[in-house]
Amino acid sequence: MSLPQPIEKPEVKFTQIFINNEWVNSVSGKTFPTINPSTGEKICEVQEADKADVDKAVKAAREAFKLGSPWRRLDASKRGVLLNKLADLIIRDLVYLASLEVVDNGKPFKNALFDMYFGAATLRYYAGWADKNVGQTIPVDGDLFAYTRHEPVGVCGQIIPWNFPIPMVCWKIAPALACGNVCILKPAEQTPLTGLYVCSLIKEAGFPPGVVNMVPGYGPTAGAALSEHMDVDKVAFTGSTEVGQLIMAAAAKTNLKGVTLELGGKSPSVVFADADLDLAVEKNHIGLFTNMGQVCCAGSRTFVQEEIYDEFVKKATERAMKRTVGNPMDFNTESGPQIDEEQFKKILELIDSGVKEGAKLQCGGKRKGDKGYFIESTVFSDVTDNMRIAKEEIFGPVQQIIKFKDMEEVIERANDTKYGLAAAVFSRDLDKVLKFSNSVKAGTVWVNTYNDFSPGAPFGGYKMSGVGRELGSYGLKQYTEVKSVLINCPERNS
Ligand code: TXE
Repeated sequence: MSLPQPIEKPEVKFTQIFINNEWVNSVSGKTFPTINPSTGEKICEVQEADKADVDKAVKAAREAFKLGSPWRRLDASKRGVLLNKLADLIIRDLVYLASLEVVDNGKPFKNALFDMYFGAATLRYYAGWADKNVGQTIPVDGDLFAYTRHEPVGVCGQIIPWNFPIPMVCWKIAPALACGNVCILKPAEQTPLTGLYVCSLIKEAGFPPGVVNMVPGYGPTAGAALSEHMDVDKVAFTGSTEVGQLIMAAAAKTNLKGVTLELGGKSPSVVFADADLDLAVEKNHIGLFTNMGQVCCAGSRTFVQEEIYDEFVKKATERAMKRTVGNPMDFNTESGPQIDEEQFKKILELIDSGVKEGAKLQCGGKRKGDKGYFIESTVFSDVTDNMRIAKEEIFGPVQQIIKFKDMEEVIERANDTKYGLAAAVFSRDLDKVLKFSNSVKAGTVWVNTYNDFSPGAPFGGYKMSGVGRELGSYGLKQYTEVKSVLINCPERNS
């Protein structure tokens, strides 16, 4: 089979706000630029949604959710059919979508293709759930017939980041739509283009008007308008912990809308001396450098047992130096640029702090080239727990390798963080694996692997890494209201 070739200059087809299955300009007339991170140049202007546009989207969504509406009257199984159809359309337009993502986000084409497949797989997974989110009949005391209905929550505001634009769209809308909700999605201002194109596919698939709406724009304006809105029933957010706190506060101060949050991390990956060393080196490399380190669950604290520490550092450095960083349209490229100038500067500043605080720079550390936001694959050894690079989320291609002695110590140090999104353990000893995975405070634990995902496996954080879980059957709970119905019946028998 020949590999799909990217489209070098994909045409941008949709740049407007999507409300009621129609494309509209912003009420204010304002637009904002979206930038190609490989060059730092503008791709195009996009209509900039603000509060007035969010109000319009909420009205449309509310109308679509009215009792008796086509969406509310649709059979649950048919919601599944629509989700499957949308997945089919994403796969039909796979190469175009992946190419557009390369331009807007900078991720390598190969990874962009993966994003589309993973997004489609998530839609298909929840398509299957659409008619299986069942309630209960309950044998309560007395002459009563009692049952529960699993009802949709209503109008869901969904705010997503720029690191995985299409998987994030799908993680948000698939469970919401499977349960019968309606959505208003705000894509990240850095990467609005593929999400907007997917809106055209939502219309083509046959979702009724107003069921999915998209409001491209900035966080403090369009995003805040969603999280503060009195007529939005729920808000789901993926992004930084700081903004997650703002969103929860906004929900609390307005209408106590339900909140799910998937936030930052500083995930520990622990390599015991008995581990398969080459496997551990490779998986930890992938666990950190995938998507240019811009992954919420990146293994950004690599704890290595002292007996194998030097050998691990040597091999991890060799691997990082081999990593291809460059043109993301090239099929062999492993890393493209960072998303924008702000992230690029933040990462370089943190690298600088690592050097100043005494970590040993094994490789990388600098900008790569003189155009776009490329950074060399960077490895630090001799990192200690109190350094900023061991505490703060870097969100870049910077690996911290930290030495440890034994199990008890590493459990304590791994858990000594405000985050709790993911963790990994590398060992051939089942007792060690179980002890560590049961003791670490993290929503996902990988064993002898890293960054493996499945739409069926729930994902989310302990502590300040989040609230609630996405994916799997657990993900349905975030989009379901449970209603108890108790009916007086003349003579109830067993
Ligand atoms: O995130 P923001 P940024 C982390 C990572 C990164 C840092 C900053 O450490 O370096 O966050 O990235 C919207 N009300 N993660 O600035 O600001 C915003 O428009 C409502 C981890 O990009 O949190 C975008 O759509 N919404 C992460 C989304 O929030 C607001 C992924 C994320 O942006 C808002 C990205 C507001 N007041 C960054 N302010 C992960 N968990 O995967 C912003 N937004």
